Amino acid sequence: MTEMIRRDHRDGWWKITLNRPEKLNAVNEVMLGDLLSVLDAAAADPLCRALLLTGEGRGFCAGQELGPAVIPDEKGPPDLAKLAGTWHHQVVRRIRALPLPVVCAVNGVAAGAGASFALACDVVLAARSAQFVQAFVKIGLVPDSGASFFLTRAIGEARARALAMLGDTLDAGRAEAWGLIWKAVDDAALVEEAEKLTASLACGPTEALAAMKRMFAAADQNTLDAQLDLEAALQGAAGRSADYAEGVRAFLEKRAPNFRGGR
Ligand code: LHQ
Repeated sequence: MTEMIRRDHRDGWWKITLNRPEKLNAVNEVMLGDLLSVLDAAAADPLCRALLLTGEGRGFCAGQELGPAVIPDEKGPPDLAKLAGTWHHQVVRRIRALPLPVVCAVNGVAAGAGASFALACDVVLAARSAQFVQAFVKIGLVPDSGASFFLTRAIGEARARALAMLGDTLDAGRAEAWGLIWKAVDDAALVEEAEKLTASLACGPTEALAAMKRMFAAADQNTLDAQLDLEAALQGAAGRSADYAEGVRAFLEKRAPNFRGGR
């Protein structure tokens, strides 16, 4: 494991920091491999019940490193489909499939695949000074890492198409107003607010939160009938969990629940 991905263990949750500030945390294969390893380790550790993803320095993530792996040379053009499929898209798949909530604290610019990594997370906070840039068009590429999926669903096709085609910068305030992210917060408050939020999710009913991820993943493709069936099945499972028994008991006893997660 290199130092380009930092992992800090907290009480019931981990903080993952993209740590290549001199390049605004632009990612390369080594860094993405490390990130995938950390995500896998989190999935395998029952004591990890939530994740916080953020970036070191003044950027969150400037997308793919525009370096040797992607620069056409005398051997011809790079295989970007392979690169994206092997690394960037696995990160997005992994974040979405993790059976625990993932919070993103967008501390600065999120460009290209970097914006997609943020949008793949479950709850996205951004510093008011942060910006989202669909930078792909500026170098002759198309959105990837789920950008066309996330943008279309979150903010509608008109805005998604314009952002992708123009490459305009979207500030955090407007991203919040458009429903692309959960909240824009004052720069100085970002870390504390994101850590508090992640800690509170880590004390939540982890199995139910994981089931919600499955539910929302299916909501787009399902008919209402199919979604009702899925909700009933997942509610059935939630109703059999220890956290449900504890939640109801705590309500009746007029105290805060002590969810154990049960992963
Ligand atoms: C960087 C980068 C960077 C290297 C800043 N690479 N050095 C593509 C291909 C294949 C497979 C899968 O997926 C993808 C998806 C993608 O992500 S494509 C999009 C790639 N990213 C970009 O095109 C963004 C490029 N960066 C920028 O446009 C700007 O840096 C932004 C708008 C992010 C920030 O601008 P500024 O705040 O003005 O900062 P800066 O440009 O001065 O950057 C600071 C340093 O970071 C600078 O280095 P230097 O040594 O001059 O101080 C940049 O060269 C470096 N940097 N992004 N992606």
